[in-house]
Amino acid sequence: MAESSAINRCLFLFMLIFPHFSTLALAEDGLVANGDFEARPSNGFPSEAIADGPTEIPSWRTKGRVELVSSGEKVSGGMLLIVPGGSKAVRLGNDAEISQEVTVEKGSTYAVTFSAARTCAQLESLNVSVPPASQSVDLQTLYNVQGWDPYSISFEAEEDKVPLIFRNTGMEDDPECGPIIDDIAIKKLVTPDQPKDNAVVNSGFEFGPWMFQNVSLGVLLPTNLDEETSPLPGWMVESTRAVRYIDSNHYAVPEGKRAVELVSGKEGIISQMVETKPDKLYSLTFSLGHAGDKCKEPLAVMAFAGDQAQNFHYTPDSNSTFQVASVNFTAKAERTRIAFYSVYYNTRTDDMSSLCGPVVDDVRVWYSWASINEVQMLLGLGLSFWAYLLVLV
Ligand SMILES: [Ca+2]
Repeated sequence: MAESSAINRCLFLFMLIFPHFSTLALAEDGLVANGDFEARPSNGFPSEAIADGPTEIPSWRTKGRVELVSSGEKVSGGMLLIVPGGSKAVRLGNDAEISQEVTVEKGSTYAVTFSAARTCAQLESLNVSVPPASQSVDLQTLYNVQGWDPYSISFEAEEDKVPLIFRNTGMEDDPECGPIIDDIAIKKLVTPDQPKDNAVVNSGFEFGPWMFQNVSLGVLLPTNLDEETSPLPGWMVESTRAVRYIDSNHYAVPEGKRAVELVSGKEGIISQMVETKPDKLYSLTFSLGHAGDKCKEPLAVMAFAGDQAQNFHYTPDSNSTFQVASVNFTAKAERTRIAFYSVYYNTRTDDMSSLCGPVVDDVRVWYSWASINEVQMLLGLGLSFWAYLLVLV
């Protein structure tokens, strides 16, 4: 610790003395350069341009039909374009892409957060890649009534400078269709230390992707089957749909500042393989809550631990937004899968269409009380033995 702060101080002094070197600095957590597309192109925004011509987008390279769009703008069909943040965003036409190079730390894992909206009712998807990593994000499901959502994907940096590429792989008949993207941020992920009394990594979901303070929609985490490279360290998002990463600024979170809301029914599963000792009895405990987002009850989760599966209904309580649930299981192997999904497909009571669901937080796997009782019993036996000796003496 002391060593690393000394190094930091040296780096800081170094940057003070040689300010031009700071341009080589690693990408900081937060918005990438012109990640919100609000920077003015040298030839002006297209809405104010006199002459037609390719739009230059500061800090980005473009390929194909990439347009800067403004909030309030309409397409030919009269449909209002959705701009997720601020007043500008980009729309990617068929096969179009935008990219920029980001400076990262080779070998580290990063999460990329971005907001996306679809423009047409047809199937739209977006490919986000940092070669060789590449992930397609399906924009077909509308998770909320505002028509856009923040998403996060992750990658492991194989070089110190990597291209971050957003590409519309779709082939729509209407050239005015195509996903709109905005608010692109990056965050270096840290794998949390493993506590001694809990086998679950990132048990409270406090380590995760970048979240914008002013965005109240949480961040959707699409399918990610690779536990080594997950925007939510330690966890995988299984099956076809996303789960929502939520923050305590905008939602009721049982513990700390972050939690997960299971918004996709049985199609959005979070899981983790935890280290266990075969034949030992364990307890899986977790907080089951209501996000405070007007989600229509009943809320329930199915919790899996090894070969056990149990469903828990959230019981509204005026004193608390969550309750603690537990499942006992006997480990069969060195690693045991724990997983959660929402039993119901819930929507909000106010708009009847935004997806929502039960909140899961503070997940713990520990030796069950039964084994702890054994320990206590042994301790008790030991104590009475010494007491007996004392009496004898
Ligand atoms: Ca938490």
